[in-house]
Amino acid sequence: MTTQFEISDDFIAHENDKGKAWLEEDYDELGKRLRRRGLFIEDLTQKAQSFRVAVPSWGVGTGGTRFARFPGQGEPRNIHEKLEDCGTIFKLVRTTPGVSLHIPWDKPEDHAELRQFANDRGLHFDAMNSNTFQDQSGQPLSYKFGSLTHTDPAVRQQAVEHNLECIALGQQLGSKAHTVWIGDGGNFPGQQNFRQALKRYLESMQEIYAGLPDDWRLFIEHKFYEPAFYSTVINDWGVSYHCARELGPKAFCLVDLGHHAPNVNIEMVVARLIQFGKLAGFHFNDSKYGDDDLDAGSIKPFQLFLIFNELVDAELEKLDNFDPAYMLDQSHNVTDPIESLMSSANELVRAYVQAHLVNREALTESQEKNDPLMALACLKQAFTVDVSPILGMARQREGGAIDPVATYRASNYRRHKAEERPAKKGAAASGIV
Ligand code: PSV
Ligand code: MN
Repeated sequence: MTTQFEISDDFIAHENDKGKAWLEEDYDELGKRLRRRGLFIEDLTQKAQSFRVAVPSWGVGTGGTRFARFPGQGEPRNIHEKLEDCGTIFKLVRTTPGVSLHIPWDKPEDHAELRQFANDRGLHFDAMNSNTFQDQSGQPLSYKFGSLTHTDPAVRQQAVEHNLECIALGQQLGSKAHTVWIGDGGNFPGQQNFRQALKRYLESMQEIYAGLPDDWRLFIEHKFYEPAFYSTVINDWGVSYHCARELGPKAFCLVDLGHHAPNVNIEMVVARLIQFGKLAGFHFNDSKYGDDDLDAGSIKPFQLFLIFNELVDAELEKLDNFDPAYMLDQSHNVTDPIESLMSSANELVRAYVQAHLVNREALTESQEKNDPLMALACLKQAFTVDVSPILGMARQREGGAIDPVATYRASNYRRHKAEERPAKKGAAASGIV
């Protein structure tokens, strides 16, 4: 195997030298301003250094819409190349050692070899994801009319077995969670018996739950529509919560930010799930209209901050059963996926650090005194602080890049990969939906 191009630690350090002096100046300045509010910048930098979010293996390829896909240069063509790109992201931003796999897109020939390949790059495997929303070649029965909720028990059994296979593979790879998202639903009124479909879902999920190792968690991902355009079986967090409760203590509700009806108060959904001890974690992305899968923080940064405000509140209270798993789930149609994923990871740490700036005593006091104006001001005071110097300093201290996108561009990584990975003629990248 020929040597693949990698961005070296020396190159990152060399690029960092260019921005170091300004970073230190900005960091000192911000530190002084935060001190006036009784905040210690070093504590916040520690928080930023400890933040983790997993990268989706399917996110490093160019996405597409149902109209077209415009492939990028040097796209990864297999799971090893996807992991190479994930390793590059991790090297530059340092917050993303976890990779979430999608099966069968990422099914390895040799799981031990894949685990080693990931470990060699400082990576590990986060939640597994099953796929019963597409038919795979050679698959005996079709999911056209559903999978875990199909009217035919044989189709349901096939879908259950696929999920169990994902869990078994995940055990070999060192994963500790399994995420189930199904596209099951109906396109027309009358097509599906709502109650029967949900009953069948629970029966199928019970079988999957029974196959879950003791130290694993099962994540239920809801979505209000698409691909079913009239009704979806696991359509919202309420249904998800009901199912998680029915299944047992290892089942939790995963919130994908793009999977809600327009204007739903997602931060409140998050607070409810935290309160009920059933928040699994997130698929972070952003959207304007539907499940747009845009970069986290690109459309509604204040919403992202408000979500983190709830998460940090729970973290500071040290609530039971609060151990959310953070993952990105985006589709990159017009940007370089590596750049989008790095920027998104950065936006999450930004929101996390900003949420730590909230003066919680003052907020509680405003709430108790029914002073909405000051309550909002507390949040806005935190949200409007530019914490970029903290993020840059945290990355630098962890060995990453002060400016990940600039360093990535300066390395010409994409040009190198374009040479190393000539596109297969006529091939559609697998796993991009
Ligand atoms: C469905 O829209 C979803 O959010 C689920 O998480 C899938 O696993 C993923 O997207 C597939 O791209
Ligand atoms: Mn998702």
